[in-house]
Amino acid sequence: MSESPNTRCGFVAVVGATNAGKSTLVNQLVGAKVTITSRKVQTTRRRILGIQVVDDAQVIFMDTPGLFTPKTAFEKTMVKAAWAAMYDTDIILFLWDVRMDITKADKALRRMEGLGKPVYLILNKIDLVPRETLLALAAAFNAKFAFEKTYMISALFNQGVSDLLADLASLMPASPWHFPEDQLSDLPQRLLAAEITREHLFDRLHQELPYSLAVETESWEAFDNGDLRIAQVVHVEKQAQKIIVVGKSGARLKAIGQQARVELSELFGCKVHLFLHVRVTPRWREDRTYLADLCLEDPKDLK
Ligand SMILES: Nc1nc2c(ncn2[C@@H]2O[C@H](COP(=O)(O)OP(=O)(O)OP(=O)(O)O)[C@@H](O)[C@H]2O)c(=O)[nH]1
Ligand SMILES: [Mg+2]
Repeated sequence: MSESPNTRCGFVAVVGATNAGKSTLVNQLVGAKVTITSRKVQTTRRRILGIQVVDDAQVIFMDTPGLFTPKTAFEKTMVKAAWAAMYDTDIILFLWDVRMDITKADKALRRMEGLGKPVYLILNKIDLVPRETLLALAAAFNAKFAFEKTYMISALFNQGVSDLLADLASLMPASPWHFPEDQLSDLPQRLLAAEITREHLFDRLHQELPYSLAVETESWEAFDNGDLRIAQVVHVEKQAQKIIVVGKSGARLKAIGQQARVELSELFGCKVHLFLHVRVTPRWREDRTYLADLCLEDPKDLK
């Protein structure tokens, strides 16, 4: 941590509808994979910090779950985490997929008005629509809400991201840094490893199944030769789901495990031995104690 009085540091919450590209943007801003992404909705389940240093400024990005109307206890903790990040931040980036109907933003914009924080409109996925559409969209949004500034970017293709980062870094208030210079995220390695496996499960499974599963790292062992042995449980809610995840003669789980293992080996820079098993944990999404065990609910909120 820096003690220098010349340093600056602050928080930037990245919020918006689910699938807008928030996690893709946070990874680009940090320059490393700190949070998982997918083409499916509701991928991010908790607040994850991604940290970047620009000269004397440490910028702490908060990736958040998407804003949607929650039903289950689990969905409520997700949306609550997104709003909590907005209360805790210096700047809010409101990310918008330019293909979406603008009226869908109304509820969130109304609620953000009461926060009294600077909100930046980030129109994302500009690679997918013509420029005229973007200008009209920017005008319509700015007629609805007093955005501090509007940016047009493509998080996936890294367009406009470096300008955004430079602008945000210049706005950070004078403060000691909150994290060591080389720290990229607040996610402990065992949680990151579980997220990587979940990303591959999301990629391979369809319809409702991804939402019925959670991944937990049960054991983590580093050997003298540098290899890592990681054992993880994939929780599902029903026996029928377990059968699908495992696949014929275990083929699907094996393929997913192989992909995750390759990525984990690259990430941790060593040989990884990954062991996955699937367990039926009925109603884990409704059990708040269980959500706390999975680090998806803050234990102090349980009282
Ligand atoms: N074409 C295009 N696709 C993008 C862009 N940014 C993100 N995506 C894609 O949009 C999908 C969702 O991206 P995520 O980063 O997971 O979105 P998110 O907002 O974090 O979603 P949740 O965590 O589910 O709320 C992925 O398939 C991304 O590859 C972009 O600029 N252009
Ligand atoms: Mg996300």
